[in-house]
Amino acid sequence: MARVIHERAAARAVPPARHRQLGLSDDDVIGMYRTVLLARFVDQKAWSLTRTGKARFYIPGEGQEAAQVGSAWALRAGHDVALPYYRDVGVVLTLGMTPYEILLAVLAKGDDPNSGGRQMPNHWGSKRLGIITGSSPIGTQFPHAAGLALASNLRGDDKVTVTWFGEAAASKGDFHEALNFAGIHRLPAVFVCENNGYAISVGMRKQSAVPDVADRAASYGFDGVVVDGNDILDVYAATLAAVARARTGKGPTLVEAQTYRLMPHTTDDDDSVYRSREEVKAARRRDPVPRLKRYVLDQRLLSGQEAVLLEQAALEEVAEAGRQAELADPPRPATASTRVYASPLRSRPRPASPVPPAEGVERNVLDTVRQTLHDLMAEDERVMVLGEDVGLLGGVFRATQGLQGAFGAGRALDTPLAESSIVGIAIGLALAGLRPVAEIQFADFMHSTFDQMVSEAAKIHYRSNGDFSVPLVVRTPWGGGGHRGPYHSQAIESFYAHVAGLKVVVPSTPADIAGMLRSAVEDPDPVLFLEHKKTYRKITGLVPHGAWRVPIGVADVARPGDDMTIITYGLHRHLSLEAAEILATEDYSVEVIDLRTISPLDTDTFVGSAVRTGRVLVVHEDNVSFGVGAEVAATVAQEAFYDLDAPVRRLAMPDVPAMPYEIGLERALSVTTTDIVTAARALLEE
Ligand SMILES: Cc1ncc(C[n+]2csc(CCOP(=O)(O)OP(=O)(O)O)c2C)c(N)n1
Repeated sequence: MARVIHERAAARAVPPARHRQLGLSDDDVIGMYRTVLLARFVDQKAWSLTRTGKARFYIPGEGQEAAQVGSAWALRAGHDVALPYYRDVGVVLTLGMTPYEILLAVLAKGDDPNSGGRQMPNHWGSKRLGIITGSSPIGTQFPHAAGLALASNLRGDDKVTVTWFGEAAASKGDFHEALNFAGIHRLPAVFVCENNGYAISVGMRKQSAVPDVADRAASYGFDGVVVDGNDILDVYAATLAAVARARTGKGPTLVEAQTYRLMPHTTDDDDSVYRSREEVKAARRRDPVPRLKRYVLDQRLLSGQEAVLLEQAALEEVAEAGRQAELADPPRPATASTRVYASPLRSRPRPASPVPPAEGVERNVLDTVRQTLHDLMAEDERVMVLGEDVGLLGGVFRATQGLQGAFGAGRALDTPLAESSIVGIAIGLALAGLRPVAEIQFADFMHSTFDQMVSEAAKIHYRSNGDFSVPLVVRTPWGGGGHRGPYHSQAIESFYAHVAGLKVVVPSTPADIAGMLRSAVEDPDPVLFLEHKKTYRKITGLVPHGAWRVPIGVADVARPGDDMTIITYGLHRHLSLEAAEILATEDYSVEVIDLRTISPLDTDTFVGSAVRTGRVLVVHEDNVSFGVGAEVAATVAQEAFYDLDAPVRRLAMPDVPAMPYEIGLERALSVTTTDIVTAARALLEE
């Protein structure tokens, strides 16, 4: 009998208050519960909007609310830096995004603060809230997080950068590259994995040979912890500890919250194909929302009646947000092609090409790169260089020699051999307000960075509706003729010139290198800065003293002429000038235009020249097809057709996969001065 009485008393007793041990007040837990409810109701609202045809797509987070709200609760909202992934409605609510703002995104309205209707729903981003704009390609955010956290280390601020992701994202190369870097530099970063058991249909066993994502942290030299992702206080405790470690200089942590996705992958998915209804039903019994409610009631933080009122209020808040969001206007179609660049060159009156002063220092191209970087770093402490071997060695071409000695290892940073992350980290640094100049050792290795360049750097300004911009410079030596074979000779400008949002420049004289490198570093947009290897030591010239600038997007009339126009760039500026000199001995007056900027093209200058001379030869080193020559020829045909005396001709490398190594083979494909003379003469006589 005594035993029975004792048990009844225990049943009535309040269980230990775990939240107080974690430093959370009762109101905090009620706030967590309210946020979890909002997340659930926003999800359900969004789902129903797709089912009634008002919204087109949604990615539900149902089942993951505890993992999301519990982890985000550990941040200093508005101070720390957050990179949520698409499923993270609970994260963004915790950080201050309202249900109304989320539903504006679901309905692709013009006032959607994430993207103004430019991205699919669930692609979060708000500078105001410290939420970095995210994209669809899985895993591209990891190097950004590393860059943002590195910026905190360099500045000595106490921000922590937190990245959320699903377990499948840990299979991506960017995950490895970024966490490796974060471990090396003990960055103030936390990586929160919401392991919901599935990618789309592929389960963990087909995703990873080790059972837990957290196991991977050991290979990056930091801790990985596994927590019950359906227990909000467990998740909070683990993330809080990780954030504290990061904030106090103890480096990164990987927190794996093991949870379950209760809904299909997206509104387009049919999950019955890859998992049984019984499995989902069983998982519903572990649903984190009723579990938190039980805790709130058991702790008597709310009475049953108060809990009902809280739920009703949350439901009504979401319903009202939905009504208001439905009333909001869609984006104006006329704005679809705006905010491509933070500094849109095309819409401005084009500045004149500056005339270099007669005074200056004689330098070759390579020394000019190095000196200009030195000057820019000395003038502005936000400027830094990073890349493989750029520090101690000063780069394989020595373009960054001496910078580490002058400015320290932090601002002339040797990176691991991991190109995608070099660009991705630089994007993160740029998003943090620094002015990174990344070096990719050879242009041929830019291909590994394509996703970061094209999906991220180029699109961040556009996709965030102008909220974020990426003041990034990526320098890389390009071009052939040095007998370096297929993987140290490539011309890559056309790949990137095709991508709006990037600026692509190819200066080839010391004065242009100095002036355009300065303009590129000062530019708010990502600039691909291509330096032709053969110009490095071969081309010398006067570099003006002081802060000399050559604007991006302005071509150079390298030699005026009347009979025909050669439009070219890079090493072929110099070969074309030689050709023009030879043709002058035959009384031909040849104008040579060095584009200097491939994108955006200075069409005014070369179309004006074509109208005047009536004959145009485009000369470049890249393959002939689908390249700059095609773009220039099409523009001239469109704008100057009736002024032409002959068809526009292209002289370029035949379409081979890459330049071969052996000298005879290489020569057979290279465009030489003699080739230019022959092609120009033929055109002049046509
Ligand atoms: C690079 C890339 N590959 C494929 C996809 C298509 N895709 C979108 S989500 C997804 C599954 C991702 O799973 P996980 O990272 O575990 O997150 P979860 O969706 O399960 O929350 C796939 C394959 C994509 N968006 N990006």
